[in-house]
Amino acid sequence: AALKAAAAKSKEAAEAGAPTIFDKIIAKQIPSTVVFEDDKVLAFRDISPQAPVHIIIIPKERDGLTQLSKAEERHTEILGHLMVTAAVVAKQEGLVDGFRLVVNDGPQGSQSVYHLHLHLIGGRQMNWPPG
Ligand code: D5M
Repeated sequence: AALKAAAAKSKEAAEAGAPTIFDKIIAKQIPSTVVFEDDKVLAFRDISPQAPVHIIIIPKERDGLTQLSKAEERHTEILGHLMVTAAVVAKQEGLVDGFRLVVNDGPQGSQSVYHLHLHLIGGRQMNWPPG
């Protein structure tokens, strides 16, 4: 319940334009292990990995994309670029037998950071259905 309340609060703050923890990572104000970076996107290791490889891929400009359900026509290019980045990073990480890409959206999707991100997860057998 405490976690849910914290997530609801951070959702409201991000929607009002406040920086999230990911903005601090982009600004290098807090440390992260970056595995890929270009002018538009940043990929870094998840602090709480759910598999041998667990990487978070984010747009550097949030541009209203606190979560995927806010996506509009203007986001088409960055969303495509994030997906292509996932493929590039998966290759770089040696995930030749496959991987999983996850986007958690909103409370029921278990989203905790309201800056759109892809989870690239791999290095072990994934199960279906997910939890
Ligand atoms: O997942 C948000 C993810 O972000 C979650 O897997 C932990 C990760 N996270 C949170 N803070 C950090 C820092 N400081 N470094 C690296 N990774 C972090 P969600 O999809 O919102 O539930």
